[in-house]
Amino acid sequence: MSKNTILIIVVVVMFVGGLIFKLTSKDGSIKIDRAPQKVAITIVSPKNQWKFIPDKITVKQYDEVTLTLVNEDEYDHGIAIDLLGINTRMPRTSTSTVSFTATKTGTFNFYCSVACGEGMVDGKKRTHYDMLGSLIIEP
Ligand SMILES: [Cu+2]
Repeated sequence: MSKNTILIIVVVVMFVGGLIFKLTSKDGSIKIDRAPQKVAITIVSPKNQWKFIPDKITVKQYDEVTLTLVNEDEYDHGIAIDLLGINTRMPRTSTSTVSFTATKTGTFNFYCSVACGEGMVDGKKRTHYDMLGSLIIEP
């Protein structure tokens, strides 16, 4: 084999090895590197509706998430995502934010964490306990 052939083989082996190393996470699973993204999501609690809009949000693991929380009601709400250690108050007629890094993967339920009452919405009773949603963190 000529020196050039050996050199080419060495370069190819190093390149492929580096690629495999880059695509392999610590737990041994193969995944594509993705730089963490800054993700901004607005969640609204519309006036006298006892719900969050949207009630389903999806981000990617390691995203730096900022939730902008808009409470249109004349009374406080809160938002809690227990498994992520998040629980923040949404004061009446105000906009607030909460930020976190989505380190875990899975589906995390969120709910209103301030007893906020109940009322009739389009002929149906809605209450504090209907203020639910889910955050999906995809790998
Ligand atoms: Cu509530």
